[in-house]
Amino acid sequence: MRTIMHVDIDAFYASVEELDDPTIIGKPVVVGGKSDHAIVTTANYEARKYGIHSAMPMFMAKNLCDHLIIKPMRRARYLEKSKEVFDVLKTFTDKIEKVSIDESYLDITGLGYGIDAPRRLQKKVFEETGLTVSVGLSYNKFLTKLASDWNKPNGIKIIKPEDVPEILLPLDINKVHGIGKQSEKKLKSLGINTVSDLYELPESFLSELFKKKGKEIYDRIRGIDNREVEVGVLRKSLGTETTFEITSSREVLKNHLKDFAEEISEDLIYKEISGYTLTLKLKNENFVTKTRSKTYATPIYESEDIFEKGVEIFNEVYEGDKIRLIGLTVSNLEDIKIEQLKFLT
Ligand code: TTP
Ligand code: MG
Repeated sequence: MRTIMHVDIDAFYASVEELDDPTIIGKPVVVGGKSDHAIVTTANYEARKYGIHSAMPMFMAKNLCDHLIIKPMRRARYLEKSKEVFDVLKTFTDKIEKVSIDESYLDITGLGYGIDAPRRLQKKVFEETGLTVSVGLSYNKFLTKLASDWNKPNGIKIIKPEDVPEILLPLDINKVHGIGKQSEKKLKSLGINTVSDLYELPESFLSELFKKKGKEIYDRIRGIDNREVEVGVLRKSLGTETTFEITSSREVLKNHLKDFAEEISEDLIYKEISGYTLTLKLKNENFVTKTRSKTYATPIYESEDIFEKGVEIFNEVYEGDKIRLIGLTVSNLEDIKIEQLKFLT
């Protein structure tokens, strides 16, 4: 039996803003751009009372709360605070899997912390960084993640094996890690809304519906999840591409690159990784695909930088033909280093 904790920082970017500007504490705060097409990256718990949440368009958030405080993103600062939190977590165990800028799994099996570990961890993180975290403790990753989300903010939840059926059965199926938006829709159209409904289905049915993921889902709702806490696993590449109306307009194509660069940069920073190699992909009207990569001496992750380098490659390879697909990918990934942060705003 393992002991795993899942730690997630509360309203992370907004909490950092509160920490650095105490005059906004207790007021509704969101982080994001000021323009109307900007989106909310996160809202503090005060703002959430107005129904404001991540990924909501900023104009909508402003409509919901007229005295909303909008703070611009300060990515370097969030990465810095994230590393501070991570440093505290490391004093508990070496076996840490960092999932994103504000989320980690800790395997503390056999280290003798006992049931008090979440409270001790919360206290130490707060003392060292001024931030609050929510902590879930259980015997597998699925249950610990569910637990950390249970009593947010500053929450603690422990799920023991004997609690499992009682806790899981009433949950909406969208709480089951592995059931995405599409699957949720499919299941709900079949009248399967809760884990309890899901429980009635035989494994063969789930496997047919979800292929390989079916068995995982079948196991998870029964409290089985053997995934290890994986230290330092990195994905190989991160990128995006899109198909569109055929065009040979350089402006249109560069605009796609600008959007991609922003999207990729957000994602890289969220995962705290950067990459040495940038690859551009173009597919023309005759379905001929051209890709060109460049590798740089220092890793990239900042939106402007990715955009400029992407355009440079584009200018070298694009021959004016009609294009139906364009893609941009960053690969050769590694963790963002603290020394690089000065380049970020
Ligand atoms: P979350 O942990 O999803 O959100 P949160 O920490 O703000 O709030 P909660 O208390 O519910 O945990 O994400 C962590 C940070 O990542 C968040 O503060 C902002 C950033 N983020 C984005 O930039 N874009 C996104 O779409 C999401 C979901 C988060
Ligand atoms: Mg969080």
